[in-house]
Amino acid sequence: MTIKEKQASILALFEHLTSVPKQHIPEKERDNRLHDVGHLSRGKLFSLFHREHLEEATHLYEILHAAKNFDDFLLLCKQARDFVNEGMFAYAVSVALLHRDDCRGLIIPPVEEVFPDRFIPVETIREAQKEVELHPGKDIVVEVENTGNILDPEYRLCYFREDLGVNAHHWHWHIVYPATWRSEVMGKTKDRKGELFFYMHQQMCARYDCERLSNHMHRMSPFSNLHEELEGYAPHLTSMISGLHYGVRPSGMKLHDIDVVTIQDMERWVQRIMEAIDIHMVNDTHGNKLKLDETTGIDVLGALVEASHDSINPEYYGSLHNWGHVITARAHDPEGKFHEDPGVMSDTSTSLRDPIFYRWHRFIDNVFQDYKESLHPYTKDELSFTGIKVVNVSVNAKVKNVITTFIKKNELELTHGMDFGTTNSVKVKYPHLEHEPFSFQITVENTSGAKKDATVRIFLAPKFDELGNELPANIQRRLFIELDKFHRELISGQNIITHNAADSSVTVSTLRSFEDLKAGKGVSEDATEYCSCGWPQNMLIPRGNRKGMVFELFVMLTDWEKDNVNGSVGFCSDAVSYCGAKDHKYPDKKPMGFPFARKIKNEPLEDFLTTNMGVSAIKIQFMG
Ligand code: CUO
Repeated sequence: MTIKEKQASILALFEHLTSVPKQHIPEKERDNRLHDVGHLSRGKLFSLFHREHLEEATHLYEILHAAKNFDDFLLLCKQARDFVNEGMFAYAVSVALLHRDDCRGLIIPPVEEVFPDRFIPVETIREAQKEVELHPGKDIVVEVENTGNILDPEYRLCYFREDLGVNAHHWHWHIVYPATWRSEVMGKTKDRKGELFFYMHQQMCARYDCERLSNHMHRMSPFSNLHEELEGYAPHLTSMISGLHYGVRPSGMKLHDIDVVTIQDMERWVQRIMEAIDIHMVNDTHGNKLKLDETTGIDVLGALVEASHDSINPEYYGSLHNWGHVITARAHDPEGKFHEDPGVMSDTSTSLRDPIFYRWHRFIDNVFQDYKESLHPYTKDELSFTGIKVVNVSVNAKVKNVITTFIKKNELELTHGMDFGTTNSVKVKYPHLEHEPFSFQITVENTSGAKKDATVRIFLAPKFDELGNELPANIQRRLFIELDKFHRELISGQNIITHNAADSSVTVSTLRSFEDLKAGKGVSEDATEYCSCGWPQNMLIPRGNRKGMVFELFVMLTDWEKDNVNGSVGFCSDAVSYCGAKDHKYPDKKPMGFPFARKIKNEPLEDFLTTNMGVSAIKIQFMG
């Protein structure tokens, strides 16, 4: 089979997944390997935070991953498509596809086209259906605005929470890093997975707070206890598979025990985790105490807090983060009395829509930060790069050091995910944030007398808080978002480094639509640029404000000879900062978030800087 034929067969598996009728293949005709899947009913919302769902999904992706060859894989997928829960099917096939050697170069169809009902409000979908009925034989385009009402202050952040690319990124991230990944079965190790869980989610929270400040809102208040009253949220999403809406959470509700986990369990886990952080020791399942060391401590903690299969002791430390998603998603019907669907927090492709997501993850991040703050602050020695001086840092855009942002419209095709009974196109036109093209320019002096290889690290953070006061360095450090990281050779003497923001190591470079994939675009065995995981380019920088919001652009050069991980450049290494390099080691030996992932004692930030760092104030101006 050619790669294009393979891609076409994959597309067929995902097409119209919301309307596949249950086939009831008699069990005796099913492949025996699939005898233990099909437990989660069709139409139920699949949650990859829910232990039982995840166990079944893992069983399925491991079977699919182990299929003898591509034909065998396809046969199993086709059978599973007819009786396995739809959401679980898409997840398991995606995980297997991404990791099978004979699927190299194949692209997972975009989740926003496979399940448009997870991205587009139900009223817009209904409007599209009516338009199709009214205008048979015509292409349809309906417009959608962000969900909610200006009476709710959180409405201002809809463009971020509902961004298609941001949500798709999160879905892909959890496919690249399944919580239940067993390297011993899958034959591939996920390097520093626990640490990346910490870092990627820390960055999403930092980005969210940058947006809040851009919108003249206070930074979020994290969860402080599990008994507080919660803010309300209404997703306006309806599953096209079951016809049930995603749960609405009226304001003032509280978290409750559910059948599989209690609030008390969660509190006990928090206590045990905090105790481990206090003494820098974790208890393993054999009663041994293992030291949390500076290099791997955060990785151990990440796995334990998520919790993933790599948790050192899941019985004792529980699964704080995952159950938090589930319990929050079920706040409106904790006992399942009303057979309501859970809320958006239960799924990785929808959870970012709910403001509570960020408060939950900031709470989780505070746990990690307690550990990070207990480590010694970086010494000048650890920060320096002898002979290298950053002389100037700037941004090249239409106006130097000013980047403009604006709202742009784009279109999403609905007919691959849903069957409208028409061969015409049915599209939704949606707004999203965009920024003008820009590049970084850094002037560096290399006085070492020799050629040097440097890792260039670029971060951005707001300079002022919500009241207009300068942010203290140790607070600002948690708001620094990574914009780029790349290798550069420095000649002796002066170097002017320019790097296009479109080539950022944070963002995914090309997004392929269903139509592109049908036409075979981007499908190639030696495609190296695309793995679907990566922050969307349109959201690389925060929105800023109309006046022009002041941000600090921070650049640091470190010794690439020390940072470099041998043989780390590989397939799917487009957006390595948040997604890593598939099947390879994370291509940077420094702790993720370096140099901001430790306490900063110096005040102001300028006192923290060694000569290999530079900071410039830039403005981001939102043009509306
Ligand atoms: Cu990605 Cu909580 O892990 O959302």
